[in-house]
Amino acid sequence: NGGGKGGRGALIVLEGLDRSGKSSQSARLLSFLEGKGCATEGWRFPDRDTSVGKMISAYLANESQLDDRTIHLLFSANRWEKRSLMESKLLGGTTLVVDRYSYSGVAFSAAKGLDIGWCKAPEVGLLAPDLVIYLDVQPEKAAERGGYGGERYERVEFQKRVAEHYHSLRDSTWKVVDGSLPMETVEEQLRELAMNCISECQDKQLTNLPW
Ligand code: FDM
Ligand code: MG
Repeated sequence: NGGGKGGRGALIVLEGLDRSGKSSQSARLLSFLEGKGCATEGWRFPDRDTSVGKMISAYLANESQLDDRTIHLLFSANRWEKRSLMESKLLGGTTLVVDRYSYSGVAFSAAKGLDIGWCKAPEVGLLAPDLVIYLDVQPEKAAERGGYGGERYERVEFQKRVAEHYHSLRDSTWKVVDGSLPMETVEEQLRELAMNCISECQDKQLTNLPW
């Protein structure tokens, strides 16, 4: 948190392909920040606990069929339903470490062939992250990591297209970390990036995604 200085929390997003190590690394980062005495919460999208999230979860498990644009808008709605809570947490000084965000939304839907501008439109007005950490792992390497869980999208050919779209979304808030390095090395890099971000954004205003 602001270390008593009353600053806002940071919005830190982790992005990457399936099996890139996001979930383990966000958990590690979270406990590191907690240990430092930072007010921190770990969030993830999709948030499968809401009613929209349950529809998304059923779709990902292939238990329901939805048209590509419909599921895209549900993923976006799942972020919109958390926006005001997100804002109040950040303004209250809590740092959020978020596993996936709007970049997943655009990269995965665009990989199905949807127009990128169309994919970005419903994200406009959501909060802009202070830092996006992209865990860079070759799609083939990710696939070797103990295999996928059987959900929709967990196919190497599809993940290759997702990776290309992620690449085109990179902007100045992105830091690309080589996710194929040893877990401890990746962890160390994330700690440093996060600590810098938290101290730098205390007095910065929250903004919306520039799309
Ligand atoms: N995913 C995730 C999307 O297609 N759009 C989104 O907006 C988000 C947040 O959902 F394959 C995809 C990415 C992934 C799947 O994510 C489930 P997790 O991180 O495996 O739960
Ligand atoms: Mg997954």
